Formats: sequence, structure tokens, C-alpha cells
Amino acid sequence: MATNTLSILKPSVNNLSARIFVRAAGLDFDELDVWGKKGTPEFLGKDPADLTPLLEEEDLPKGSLWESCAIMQYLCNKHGLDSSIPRTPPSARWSTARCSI
Ligand SMILES: N[C@@H](CCC(=O)N[C@@H](CS)C(=O)NCC(=O)O)C(=O)O
Repeated sequence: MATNTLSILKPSVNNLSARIFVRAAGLDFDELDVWGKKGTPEFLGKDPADLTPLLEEEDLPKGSLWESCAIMQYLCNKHGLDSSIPRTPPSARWSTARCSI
């Protein structure tokens, strides 16, 4: 059992970005396919938006975080991965941010 869990729907591009990110970052993750399991009181208790991906980690307030870009930013900050992001001018970084939302 990995230290962290990513609840996902496999066909989703938003999910894929977070799934590729954790692999590229070498983080220890279990994937939980929640197809047919969303919308339950248990899932909504962790993720009121009822959308995937959903990250579960002890450190997080209430133990969970949703929104793919927020998940990737959180993991970058937590694991000190910011230094692996190329030092680009702010104009280029904003362009990247726009594409990820
Ligand atoms: N902006 C959100 C979008 C999340 C989203 O729309 N997730 C979809 C999959 S792409 C989902 O869980 N859909 C399930 C549903 O609508 O019931 C993110 O990037 O995480």
C-alpha cells in the first residue's frame, strides 16, 4: 500500500495530467479507479465537487484535495520539486498556467 492515494477516472485528461505527474516525479501513489463510486456520501465527504482527480494525504486539511492543478502544485511544493521547473520568464510561466486551468 502506497503512502498516498489518487482517486481517478481512467479516460479523463484532467486525471491523466496528475497521473503522469506523480509518475514523472517518482512519488509513491496508489491509483483508485472510482468509476461508479462517485456521488456517494463517502466520496462527497472527501470531495464536495464530486470530480476527479482526488488526492488523499494525511497532511492535507480534512485529508483530501481536488482540482488537478491544485494537486500538482501542492505536490511540487511539498516535495521540493519547484527546482525541476525550468526558470522561464514570468510571461512564459503565465502562459503555462493559463493552459493548465
Ligand atoms: N478542473 C477540474 C476538472 C475535474 C473534472 O472535470 N473531472 C471529471 C473528469 S475529466 C470528472 O470527475 N467527471 C465526473 C463527473 O462529471 O461525474 C480538474 O482539473 O481537476
